[in-house]
Amino acid sequence: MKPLTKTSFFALLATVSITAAMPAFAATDTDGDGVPDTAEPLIHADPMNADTDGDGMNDLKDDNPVFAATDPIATDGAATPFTVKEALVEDNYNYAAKKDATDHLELQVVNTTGQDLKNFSVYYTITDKDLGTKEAYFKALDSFSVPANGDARIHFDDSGLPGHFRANPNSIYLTSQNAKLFTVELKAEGFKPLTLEINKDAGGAEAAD
Ligand SMILES: [Ca+2]
Ligand SMILES: [Ca+2]
Ligand SMILES: [Ca+2]
Ligand SMILES: [Ca+2]
Repeated sequence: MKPLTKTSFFALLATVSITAAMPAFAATDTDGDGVPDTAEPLIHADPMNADTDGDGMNDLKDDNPVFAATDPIATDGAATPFTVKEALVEDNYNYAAKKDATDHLELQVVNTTGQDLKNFSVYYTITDKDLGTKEAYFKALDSFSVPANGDARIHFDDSGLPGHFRANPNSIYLTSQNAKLFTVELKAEGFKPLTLEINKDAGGAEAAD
């Protein structure tokens, strides 16, 4: 093999350094918000959601991408037409598969009227009880409905099933073991919202609880 001349060695070195630098320029940005997938966890944002907190500002431009500072839910309207029978943030159970489910926010909504309910939206906050760190999310639950005099469950997880909505995988809910306080404001369009609080004990993974 012909030994490298000094020029070709530097040419080779330049090629190697450009190749090494390439991933930074070509970083994957799945949700197209300008924040590379690898950087999303560093700001506690969701790599699959361009506007993690739902405040209308995308994750790159948002000063706090996991805090929707303004609660857009209107408090006026007719009497609340539903109750929340069960509100869970841990010890979830998958009734269909008859097994424990990963911890997630889950609400069982009972329709107390004779008409189907739809056009739901939710604003919820998560506060770390030890550090005081707080996140706030707004989400329109367009595909969710509750049949007349019946009930339905809202899940915030990643299963993609009906009634299941995406939750931020890099939220303090999942990344911190500290105890948390959840506040949830749930509204069906045209009606007064229902507000509730849910406490989560310290502990993370299901097995460690
Ligand atoms: Ca992104
Ligand atoms: Ca994002
Ligand atoms: Ca945002
Ligand atoms: Ca924000």
